[in-house]
Amino acid sequence: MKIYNYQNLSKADIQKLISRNVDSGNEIREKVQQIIAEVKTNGDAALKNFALQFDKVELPSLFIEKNKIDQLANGISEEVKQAINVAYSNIKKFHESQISKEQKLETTTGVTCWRESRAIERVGLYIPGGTAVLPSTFLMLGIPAKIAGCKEIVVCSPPQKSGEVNGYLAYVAQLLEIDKIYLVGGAQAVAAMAYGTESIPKVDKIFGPGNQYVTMAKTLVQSTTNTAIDMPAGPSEVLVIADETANPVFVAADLLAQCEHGVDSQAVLVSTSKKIIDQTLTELDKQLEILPRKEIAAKAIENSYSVLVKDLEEAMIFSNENAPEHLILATDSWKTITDKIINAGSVFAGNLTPESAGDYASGTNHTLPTSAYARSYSGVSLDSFIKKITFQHINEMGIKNLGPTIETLAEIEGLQAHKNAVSLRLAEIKE
Ligand code: HSO
Ligand code: ZN
Repeated sequence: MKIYNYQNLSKADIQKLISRNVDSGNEIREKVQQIIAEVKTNGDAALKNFALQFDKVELPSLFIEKNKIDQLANGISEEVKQAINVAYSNIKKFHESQISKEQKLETTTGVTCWRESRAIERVGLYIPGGTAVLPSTFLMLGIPAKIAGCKEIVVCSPPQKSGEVNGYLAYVAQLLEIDKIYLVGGAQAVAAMAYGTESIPKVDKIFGPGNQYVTMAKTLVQSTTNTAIDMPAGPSEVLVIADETANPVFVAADLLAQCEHGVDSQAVLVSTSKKIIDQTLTELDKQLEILPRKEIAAKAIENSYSVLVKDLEEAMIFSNENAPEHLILATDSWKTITDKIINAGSVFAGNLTPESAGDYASGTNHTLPTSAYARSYSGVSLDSFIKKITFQHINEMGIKNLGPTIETLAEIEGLQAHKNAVSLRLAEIKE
């Protein structure tokens, strides 16, 4: 892993270091466009063909239902069920705490404005099933969708060779009281949820991470249909800020936890101590050797680097520029820097707080903005499944008070009908 000294980096060097995933992706775009067109024209038949082609499985039906889900869920161990239950309960608690009701406000006497939340009616959840099946992602998307009260929750996940989903996903479906899982993966799943097929309902918003094909499909359907997406998602990433109080063994483990996600993942170590960087890198090699996903992680390490900084303040400047999806503060003095965080998806504060906690079970959501989108996007939360509608009510006093202001503004914009909508009411009140 390369080590840079912040002092020696020019502005251009920093820009180069922090830029990631700027792949023009034209090849992927073309393939995905073809898949979308195919799903649009041939619906279910196209989905079954893609299952044969990509998942190597012949599907008699594109979905499994409650009896099958129950049977698959029964096959998993009590220990795993308990762990999923704890995660479920914490994620539910944290997302329920996001329910908020806003106060009505009288902006001018007689003019009352307020906002009310309504759930997005139909949402589509994409649960990846590639090199790793992620029941945790099902929890992260399904729980807020349920709390929000979305009427229809469409779940797509690629079929396994058996033509089913794994028991862990089935168990999560049970907890969420979701009775149907569509056996569709990749870009074709996104296309199906955006356009609808004979079996799969069209949804209003699509959620979930995925490979470059899934991400490209989300980006494309968002501009060609009225289906929204949660966020543009890229490969997972972490930035660790470590000072001399950090534990190199923990830091190395955190970096590797990120790197094992995929060959295109990235881990960045920013430290005030050269000694900590050296010890971490030695530790990294040691821990990597015995990882089952060692090859994937080793590739991701090639995209990763360390930066030596003079103090935590400088570390924060670099981190804010980088805008990482996950930011780990491996320092006992984390409280002194949280105020300085401007761009980050989710923050893990203190030496005993691994990112894995947020990935699985502490309660926060793990669907987060990558590729520096943390500059402008938040991670998935209850809000992602909700729209906020504004309301207003104006009484006689209100229209008398505010009417002349509206009339003047309509006048300067040359919009007579707008002015009339007020003037006619004022005239009626006077009579
Ligand atoms: N770190 C991933 C989430 C995840 N990790 C799922 C393990 N399972 C993106 O935040
Ligand atoms: Zn993870």
